[in-house]
Amino acid sequence: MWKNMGLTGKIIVAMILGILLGLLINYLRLNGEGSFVNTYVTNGFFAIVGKLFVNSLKMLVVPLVLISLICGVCGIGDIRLLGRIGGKTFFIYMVTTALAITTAIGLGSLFGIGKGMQIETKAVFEAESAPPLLDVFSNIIPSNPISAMANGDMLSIIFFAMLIGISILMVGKPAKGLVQSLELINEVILKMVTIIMNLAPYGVFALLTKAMAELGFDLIWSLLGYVAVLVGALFFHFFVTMMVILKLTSGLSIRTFLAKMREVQIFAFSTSSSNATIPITLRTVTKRMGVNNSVASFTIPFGATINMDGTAIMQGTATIFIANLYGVQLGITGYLTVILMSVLASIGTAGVPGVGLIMLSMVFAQVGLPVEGIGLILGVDRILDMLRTAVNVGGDAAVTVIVAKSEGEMDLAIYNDPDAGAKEM
Ligand code: DAS
Repeated sequence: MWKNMGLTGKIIVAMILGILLGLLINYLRLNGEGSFVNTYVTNGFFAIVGKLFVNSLKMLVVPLVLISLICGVCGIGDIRLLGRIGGKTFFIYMVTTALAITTAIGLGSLFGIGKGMQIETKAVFEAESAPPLLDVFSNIIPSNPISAMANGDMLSIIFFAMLIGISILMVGKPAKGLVQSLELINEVILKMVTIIMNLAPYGVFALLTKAMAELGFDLIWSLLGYVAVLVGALFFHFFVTMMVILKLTSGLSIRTFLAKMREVQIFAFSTSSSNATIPITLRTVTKRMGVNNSVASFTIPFGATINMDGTAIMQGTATIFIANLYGVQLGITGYLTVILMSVLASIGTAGVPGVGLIMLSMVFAQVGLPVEGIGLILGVDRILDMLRTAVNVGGDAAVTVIVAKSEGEMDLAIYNDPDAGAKEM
């Protein structure tokens, strides 16, 4: 039976078993200081399994960001597109992502998710202080890209990756073979993500058992609070923030946009992959909304690579949740670093299932949070990934329409025709 289950099903089963076993250990008080269970089970075997799984997530961050970003920039195809349209698209993508994270942090702080049940950081993790925000910016241009990768300095890695991508675009046709090789390497790394994600049920079982043994039933309430705030932030960002921006900047009908995006977002929800949805998103914004393909063929793949509002919302919400759970005071600088790191992490997140969680380990590391905390939310992450991918894709399409309208690169008659292109979907 286990063999025939999908990964999502296995993670859910592992989550339930981990919660039940952890609750049993907690209820029977088997987890007391110095007890056999505490020493050899929860802080022994399960802690080791959990740490190995978390390390495997962190292992992929640097190669994933470097290669997927280089390929994402090369995917633009024509260096000229990086001009005005590219600049406008990138700017709006970044602004909407920052608004998304701010919404997440605001709601997370307002509802105090994770507060009130401090996990003993000494037992699990010594909170390091987050690097000063200015230090993060001062490293945007790495003096040594290799040491930046060794240290996981994401801003430097992102800068270096985009510089490589732009340089390859400038080389043009002679670099075709190189681009194909990089795309192959990207495929290999994404296969590594698949392998690691297949280990997720075991990591979830170990980390949740340990956490439930320590925290008991309170953790479930806390997790429900995390899920509720995250879902609320996703809905608010897409249906309020993004739709208000669409209306104010383009004057286009929100109802029409949402009606025409339905199939795309259902596909994104069911695949949990922005990349897999690119063909559907492209066809929708061109055939059903009238955006010229010259714009959409740049903004949609570019967005699937660097614009992930839903992922950024998850990363902002998860950071608040874990900081509260472990009693780590972030402070204003810490929050600003979270906003910056979540924007960067969403740029570096490839549009495939589960990668947002891998990038979360980078956000936690940069703001001095226990990366083991990922294990607490991993169990619910697969389902939330579906929802946030639909928001990611919705944001890509909305910004595409905004940019195309502002550039006079769209046929409004198609946009306003409810049946335009519907048969081709
Ligand atoms: N599933 C990713 C996507 O395709 C997002 C994520 O993992 O957060 O957009």
